[in-house]
Amino acid sequence: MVFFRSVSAFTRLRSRIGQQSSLSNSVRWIQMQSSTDLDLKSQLQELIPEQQDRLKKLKSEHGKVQLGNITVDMVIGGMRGMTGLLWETSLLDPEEGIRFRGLSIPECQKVLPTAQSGAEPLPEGLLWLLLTGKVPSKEQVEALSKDLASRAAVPDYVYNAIDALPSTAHPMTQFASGVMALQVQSEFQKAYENGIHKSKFWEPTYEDCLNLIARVPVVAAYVYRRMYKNGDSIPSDKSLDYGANFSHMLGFDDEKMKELMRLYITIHSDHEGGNVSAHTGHLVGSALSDPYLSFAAALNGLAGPLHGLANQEVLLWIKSVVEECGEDVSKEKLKEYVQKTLNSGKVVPGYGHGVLRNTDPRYVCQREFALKHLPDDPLFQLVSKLYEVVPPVLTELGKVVKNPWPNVDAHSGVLLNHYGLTEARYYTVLFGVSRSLGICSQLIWDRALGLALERPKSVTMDWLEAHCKKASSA
Ligand code: NMX
Ligand code: MLT
Repeated sequence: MVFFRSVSAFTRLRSRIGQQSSLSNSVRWIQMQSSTDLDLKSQLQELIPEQQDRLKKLKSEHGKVQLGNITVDMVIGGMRGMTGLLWETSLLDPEEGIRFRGLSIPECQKVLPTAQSGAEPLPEGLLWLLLTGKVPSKEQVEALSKDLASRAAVPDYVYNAIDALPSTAHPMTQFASGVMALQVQSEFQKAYENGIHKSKFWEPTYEDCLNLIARVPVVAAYVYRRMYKNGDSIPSDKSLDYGANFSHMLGFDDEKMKELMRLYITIHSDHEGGNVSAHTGHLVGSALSDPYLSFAAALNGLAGPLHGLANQEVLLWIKSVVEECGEDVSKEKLKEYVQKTLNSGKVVPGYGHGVLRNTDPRYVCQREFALKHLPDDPLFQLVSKLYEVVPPVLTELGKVVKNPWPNVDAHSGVLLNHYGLTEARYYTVLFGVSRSLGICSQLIWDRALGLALERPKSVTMDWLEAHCKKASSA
């Protein structure tokens, strides 16, 4: 019964996405790039004064408009539902999921340039969209791809910093340490020390961000090869696009894996500003810490099991199901396993979400990828079975009432595993590489718009009790 609800929710979600695409396409196409300028930085140079004026007007004309009431529940409950951040690159709707600069995932798949032989969006195109709000042409994407390739050199001391750690250290620890070592080359830090005027902050931030986005796949691939392939690194291939080159440096040259990597990087890039990694990047950046410092901090948040590490947890959990119950497990047995997980005080990884109230469209598009390319994969079939079994069990539990549906992490592992990237502990690094696109795009706009130091008010339990007492007697 509940499964049918889940299927109909799934169908509703699909048809809603379909309807919205056709309804709003005409509007969105107007948004599309008309300039032939191939240089992303000069595009931003044009856009920034407009957006600065827009924000100034918003502040002076509507600065005192209220956005809602803050309740005690929100203060205690991780600020859920409290609007408190400006984040330009994407917006999350609880029912419909993410839109990157107004475009849903299916719309991005439709309008963003693809590789010559591919069907999935090129991450460079998504980056252009996140930064400018405009859909780039193929030529603009190619120019950005070349620009990133030309920025990708990583100094030896970065590898040495990683090598100082035991090779058994968690891949996220090695990756974040590598990103911290990249900070030595920060243009922003240098410019700040040289007394740069605040109106120019965005320019060295732009250089740092593009350099960082270009270099993180190299560092990430180094960590992978160090840990799992005897340190046998594969040099980058500058003729390949961003996603394909990352896959190549990891050691996967199958065209389908390259397509998966393009899709993976595109959909994990941004999820508005309140998630732990994005919020951390923005918070640290608000102190004018440079993009490397900000992004390394964000990665440390991503490494938590309730956030990005859930992708590791999902595959390990699925493998534990197979070990205990076999690949062709019945739904009854699967239900028992889910209940056993919950009874032992653990969460079912890959299910639930802080904001979403429906199946994550990032799950949906990965499912579509699997149906197209690997329909017979036994772990994909297990993931499909879990989609039938888990939501009703979580709902029956009574407390996961807001969202028992799968999130992005419920699906990504089985796709990677299919193409041979089987090392689950590494998965969050892939999420981190992708998230650099979203966090860095917003960091550039943070500096361009002169967004403020983040400093919300905190209170004590004494303060809350006194406040509530006063409120109830008033
Ligand atoms: N399995 C078991 N219990 C759950 C789950 C789950 N998948 N999801 C929520 N709950 C529990 C939650 O722990 C809370 O329990 P308690 O009152 O004892 O603290 C209760 O249900 C209510 O939680 P919600 O308010 O619905 O969800 P919340 O916003 O607190 O949590 C997550 C959101 C994502 C942290 C939670 O759903 C979860 O732990 N999911 C599993 C981990 C996961 O997949 N994380 C990845 C999220 C996506 N990402 O990439 O970041
Ligand atoms: C994300 O992609 O950041 C996660 O889905 C978590 C979130 O949005 O809260």
